[in-house]
Amino acid sequence: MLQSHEFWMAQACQLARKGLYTTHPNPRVGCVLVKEAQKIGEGFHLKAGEAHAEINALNSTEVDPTGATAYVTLEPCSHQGKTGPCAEALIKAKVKTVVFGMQDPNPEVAGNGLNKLKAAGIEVIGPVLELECAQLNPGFIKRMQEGLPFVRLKMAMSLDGRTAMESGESKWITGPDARMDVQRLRAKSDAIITGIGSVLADDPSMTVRIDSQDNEVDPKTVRQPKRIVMDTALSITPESKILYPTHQVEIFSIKEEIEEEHWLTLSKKGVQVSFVDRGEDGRIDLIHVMEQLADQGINEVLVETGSELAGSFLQQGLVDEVVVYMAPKLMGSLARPLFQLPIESMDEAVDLTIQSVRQVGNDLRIVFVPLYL
Ligand code: AOF
Ligand code: ZN
Repeated sequence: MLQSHEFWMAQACQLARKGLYTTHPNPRVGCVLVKEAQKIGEGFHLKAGEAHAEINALNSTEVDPTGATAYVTLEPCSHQGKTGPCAEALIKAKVKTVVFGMQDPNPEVAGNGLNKLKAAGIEVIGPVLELECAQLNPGFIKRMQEGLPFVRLKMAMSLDGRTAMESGESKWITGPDARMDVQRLRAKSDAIITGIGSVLADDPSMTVRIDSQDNEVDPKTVRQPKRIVMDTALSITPESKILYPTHQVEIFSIKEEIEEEHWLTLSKKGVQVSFVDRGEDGRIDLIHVMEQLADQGINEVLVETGSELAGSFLQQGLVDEVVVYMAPKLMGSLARPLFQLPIESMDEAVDLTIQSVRQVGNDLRIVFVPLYL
C-alpha cells in the first residue's frame, strides 16, 4: 500500500524522539528512507559530534538508495559543522526525493540545505507535519530565532495552590510518581535554574536520578544538566550540595552586593560566579542571564524554584511552559502561593491556556502555556 508523506514523517518524528535526552546542543532529528513503498532504512541523531540522522539512515540500509525518498524531520544541513553536510550525502546517495518536516532555523543552514538539494535536481517536498517536527525542538528553535532558551517552569502545589508552608517546608507535596516525572523533565533539560532561597531552605542537589527500571529514559545515556543558582548577594555556602560537582554549576550574582572574600573562597573551590546587571526590579537581570545561557548553547532550561523567582520569570515574559503537579492536599491559607505576583485588579491577571492534563500516580500533571499580551 502506498503510504502518505505524513505516515512516514510521523515515523521519522518517532525516531527523532529517541534523541530526546541526548542531542543537546543539537536538535533532535529523525530520518526514514523509503523505496518502492517500503522502508529501506532509518536513523536518528543521538549525540552532538556524532553522525546526523540522514547519515545514520543511509548507513542502516542494505538496499541501494538510488531513487529513494528520504523523510527528514529537519531540513538536511548544508554546512560543515562537527560533521559533514547531509544535503551532499543525500545527493551522493542519489535519492530522488527529500521530504522535510521544517526548515532548519540555524542561520548557517536556513534554506541552504533545501536549495542545494534542488540545485542537484532532487525533488524537495515540505514542510510536512511541521508542528510535530517543531515540537521536537522547542529550545533549539527558540535559541536560534530569539537568542533565548525555552523556559519550562516546574511547580508542585496543593489543591489550594500552595507550594510551601509558612516556614518554607515543602517536602513532600506530591507523591513518588510525580517526583519521578520531574526527574525526566530534568533529564531533557540542558540546565536547571533555582534561586538562593530554595538552596538555603532545602539544600537540593538538583541532579538527575533515573531509576534503572525507567521505561522512558535510559539511565546509561542520561546526562547531568548544568545547575544554575540566582544568588544576588552570593550567600550560598560552600557546603551546599548543588555546588558539587563544581564544573557543572554557575552562580549569577550582582557584583556590588557580594563579599569579595566569599567570592574568593568559592572560586578556590572551582565554582564559577558570573556577574550581571540589575533588571528593572533591582534584582538580577533574568533576561541577560537567559541570553548568556543561550550563548552557551543551552536550548531548554527547567526552573525549579520558589514563588518569588518564579513570579519574576513569569512577569518578565520569559516562561514558555508551566508544568504544575497538583497534589490532592490542602496546605492552608498561611502557606506560600504558587507565584508572588503583586497584582491588585483582574485586568492585571496573567492568563494561561491548558495544554495537557494527566494523572501521575495520585497527583495531576497540568501543563500551561502563558498568554503574554
Ligand atoms: C541534519 N541532521 O540529524 C541534525 C542536524 O555540529 P554538527 O555538524 O553536528 O551540526 C549541528 C547543526 O546541524 C545543528 O545546529 C543543526 O543546524 C543541524 N542539525 N541537521 O541535517 C541532523 N542534528
Ligand atoms: Zn546534517
